[in-house]
Amino acid sequence: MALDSATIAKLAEHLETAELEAYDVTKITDDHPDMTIAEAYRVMEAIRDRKLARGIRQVGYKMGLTSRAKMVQMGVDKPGYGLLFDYFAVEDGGTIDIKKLIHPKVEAEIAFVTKAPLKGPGIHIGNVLAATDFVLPALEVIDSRYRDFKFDMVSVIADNSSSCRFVTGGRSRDVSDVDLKTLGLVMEKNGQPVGLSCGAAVLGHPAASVAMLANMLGAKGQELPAGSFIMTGGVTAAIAVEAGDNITVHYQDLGSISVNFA
Ligand code: 0L1
Ligand code: MG
Repeated sequence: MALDSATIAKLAEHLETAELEAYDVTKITDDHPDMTIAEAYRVMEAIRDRKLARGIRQVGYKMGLTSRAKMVQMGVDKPGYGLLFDYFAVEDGGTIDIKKLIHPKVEAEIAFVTKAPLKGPGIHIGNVLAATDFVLPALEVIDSRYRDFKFDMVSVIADNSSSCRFVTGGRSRDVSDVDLKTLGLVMEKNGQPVGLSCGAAVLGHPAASVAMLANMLGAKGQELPAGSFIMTGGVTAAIAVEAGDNITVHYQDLGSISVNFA
């Protein structure tokens, strides 16, 4: 049976409280096995509305589960999107207090900032590149609210795709100055390489991830406005971190970016 608005609101409160108070919960499909992806996005949007009502701003979008490595790691078969809020932003080289999080993991990503609106359906890589102001390195810290990072597609979408913190920095570039498909990167944890990859790991081309987001939003009558910040998804498997760890990622042509955990 379709979930009513009161149940959607209750699930949003349940998941957002777990995020804010940093404790884990069982996946919501255990209690709502027939929940659909569309209902999961309604929960995510209800979490957004709770934050907006408290004066928090949405500052971007994230695509999740866009690489084969991530899909295999998490046992799901398609990408989804989540929302980024102002208090998620951490400066390059900054430190994150691990006590405020549950069980964080870090992903190296390529982010886009747009200069023109994109509205699906039918948005393709060419439209995205034409609408892109610049690309830049980004690290995403994900922190699933689900016990042991165990979830299904519906549960993870409702949980805002595990969004938690992000870092931007390094060197921004015009898309015509870089080959995003072959752009390589090395991810280091405490100075040791833990991941090697390139842009093609994200749906064959990171711009395809932005196109998919514009088409998913377009299917709901929504547009990706000019000036949007979009993280296109991890290019490697996510790396678990604990207090004392440093993650640094060196990108071909885009400089380096790092974050510490204390
Ligand atoms: O790709 C991602 O940003 C992760 C999305 C959610 C799945 C997870 O928590 O690993
Ligand atoms: Mg990610």
